[in-house]
Amino acid sequence: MIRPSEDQEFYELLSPTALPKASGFLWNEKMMIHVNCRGYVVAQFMQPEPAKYSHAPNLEAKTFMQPEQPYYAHHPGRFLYVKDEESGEVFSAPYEPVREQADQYTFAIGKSSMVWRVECKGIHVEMSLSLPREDALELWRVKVKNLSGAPRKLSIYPYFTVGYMSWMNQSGQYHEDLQAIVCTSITPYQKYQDYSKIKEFSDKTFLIAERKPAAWEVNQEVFEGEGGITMPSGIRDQELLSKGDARYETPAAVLQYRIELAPGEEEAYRFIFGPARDEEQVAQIRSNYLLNTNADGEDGFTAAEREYDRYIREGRGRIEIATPDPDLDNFVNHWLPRQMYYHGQTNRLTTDPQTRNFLQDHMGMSYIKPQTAREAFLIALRQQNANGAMPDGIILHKDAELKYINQVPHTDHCVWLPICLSTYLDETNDYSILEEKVPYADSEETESVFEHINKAMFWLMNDRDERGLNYINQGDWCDPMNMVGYKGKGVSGWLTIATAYAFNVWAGICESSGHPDKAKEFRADAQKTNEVVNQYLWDGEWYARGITDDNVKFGISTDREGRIFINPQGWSMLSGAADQEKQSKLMRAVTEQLETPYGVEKLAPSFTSMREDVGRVTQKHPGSAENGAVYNHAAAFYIYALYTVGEKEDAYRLLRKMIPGPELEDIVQRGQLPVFIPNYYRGAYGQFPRTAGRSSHLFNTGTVPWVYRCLIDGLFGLQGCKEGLQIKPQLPAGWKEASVKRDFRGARLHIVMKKVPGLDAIEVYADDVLVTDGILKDLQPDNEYQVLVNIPDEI
Ligand code: CEZ
Repeated sequence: MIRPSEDQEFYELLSPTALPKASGFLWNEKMMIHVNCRGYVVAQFMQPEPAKYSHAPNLEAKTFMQPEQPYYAHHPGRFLYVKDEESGEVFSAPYEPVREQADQYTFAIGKSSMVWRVECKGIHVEMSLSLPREDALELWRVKVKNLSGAPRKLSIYPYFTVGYMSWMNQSGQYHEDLQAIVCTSITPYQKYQDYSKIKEFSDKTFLIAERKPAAWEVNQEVFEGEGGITMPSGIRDQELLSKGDARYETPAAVLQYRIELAPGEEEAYRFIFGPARDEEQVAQIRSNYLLNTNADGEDGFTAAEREYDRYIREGRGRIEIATPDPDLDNFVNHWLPRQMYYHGQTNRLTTDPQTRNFLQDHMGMSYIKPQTAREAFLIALRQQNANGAMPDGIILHKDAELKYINQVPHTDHCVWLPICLSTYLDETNDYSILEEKVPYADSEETESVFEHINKAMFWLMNDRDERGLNYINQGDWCDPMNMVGYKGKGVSGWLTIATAYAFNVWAGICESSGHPDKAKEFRADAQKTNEVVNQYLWDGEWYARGITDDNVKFGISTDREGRIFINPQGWSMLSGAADQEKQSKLMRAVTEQLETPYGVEKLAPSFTSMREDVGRVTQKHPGSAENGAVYNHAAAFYIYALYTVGEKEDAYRLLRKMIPGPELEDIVQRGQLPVFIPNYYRGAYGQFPRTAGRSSHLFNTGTVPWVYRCLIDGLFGLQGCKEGLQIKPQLPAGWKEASVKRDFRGARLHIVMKKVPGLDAIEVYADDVLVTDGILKDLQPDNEYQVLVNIPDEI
């Protein structure tokens, strides 16, 4: 039912009903499109804020991308109705809106295209979607082939939803001269001050057809008539669509082609769908993509598809693996870097990414486009205050402002600076970034990146109570934990632990960059912090999550709900707060109370009612999002921590649980294909087993760079360091062998890892020469190396 294509370029699903929400996504420099197997689509483009050109059928709230989006009959989508003119039978591709069971069905998610192949009633339909690199628009190809032994007379109707564009002004009509439907709207607004922005918007939605249609309909209600969306009257009752328009009526973009196909005959069509400012721009797009050809005789459409594919391929990862687990290989080699690249390239389609997201997304970009990551770190530091505090969001556009969650003060942003930078340094060895001079948001003075980060660390050191615990204010990593400390007293256990870790990481960077005194200072403070953590937060078997404004410890054994939270456990292994004994205890607690078949939950038991001294996290549905889902970002921290302390078996078991499959039952329960890691799988396994495991389908998540680090620093142990590449694999017990191609600072390493019985310690050979400390040094760019790693079979 699911499989990677032979060349591994696509992941295929062979049923539209088995995983009805299975989805994939494409993006370019201006837009993102999320498509599901049944033809439903959510697309957004930037102007500069995210906007839509294919809307819901009713007034939609503007919000950030949401998990578990519901789909419904009139959900925006791209469909093709097919009518047999002789029998009157109708079906639709890919599946919605008619929902006729096809004889054959394939949804193929590619890296730079999506393809649906549907065979129904002797007709084969192929629909494919790609994007250009720069423009916000969709490039569609549709092919219709007669597979039956007899000639067929058909009408086909590409149907692109436009939806409820605006309560101020919406309309639409077919333009003969453009061979396009153009729908017009005015983005609703009320303040005259907004007019100057609104007037620049691409408020039109167009559907350009390469081939002249026989008829069209632009009026949604007229098209559907009494037949409704599943059997529109325009199709059922009319030979030809009415060529109607929409006048302050909900528009739709429907075209009709009438074709006669001999047995085996095929017709091909191309369409372009997207937003535009005016008709002139639509004309321009038409001539660029469909009318003009380049020197090779290739038109803009085909050239754009090719260029887009090249752009996506630029997002290659740094490892290519071959392990005993082909599904892991497929995911790591093909899909994981793509998801990281998406984050680094688009900043999740926000103009004000949350600071911690921005930094972590560029931690991931350090593996893909380190130059982009470097610039991102500098952009962030330019928005730091001179007192060291980092803002809640990073402004990326001159017209952007801090929105949504960025208006709520969080206290953790500084922590991410050294952590994310350390990956960049490991990968590139570009310590020159520390010497870059950058200003502050509130001061003309410029200082080095090194000083900026020192200040961030001192800010964390000072934002503490008399016990030495870090204030939480209205949130830390956990956005909705907004009422622990809003009165100014509550503290975050996790943040205090994370601060100790950040100090240690920063101390390491200080050592490597010739600042031993600073290193000492931060190491000492990390140790002091860890002591404070153990004094106030250790609960006997695990660490507490925090202490409220009213001095109530929570995330402890006496709590009925939210007894244990994952974050303090993992991070205490990273920070060094947990000694061996504490580590064994907390790992046991995590396994017993948080581990499920789908990964580790963020907290358990999930809250079932509001806890007013913790906040709105407790009001989310139990097992969803931060209220006890398998929140993959948090799970990835924990797995990374396990690798850091050498707990490779637990680490691998949990890492594998992040990827759907390979068992069919698991894939069906998650409802998602292994082409991205979602921000969560439903948790509350003990409370609501029916829904546990279900994917959020939200591919925006800080998880992915951490998973990549788990692979590079942990599982395969191929982490960069000041001197070169440190080789220290932690293969799980079940693996006898693995090989990795590692691109590192311009060199390419072909690494074979083998378990060898009777060895005492890992042995590393580079081009047959033993490397005693396991660190490959003096690797030259553009050179290839053969590396053999012998691993004692017992470990
Ligand atoms: O947003 C993420 C944030 O982008 O939640 C993480 C946080 O660390 C990330 O920075 C954990 O809280 O406000 C809410 O309730 C939302 O649920 C957000 O917390 C959440 C969204 O799911 C992201 O799309």
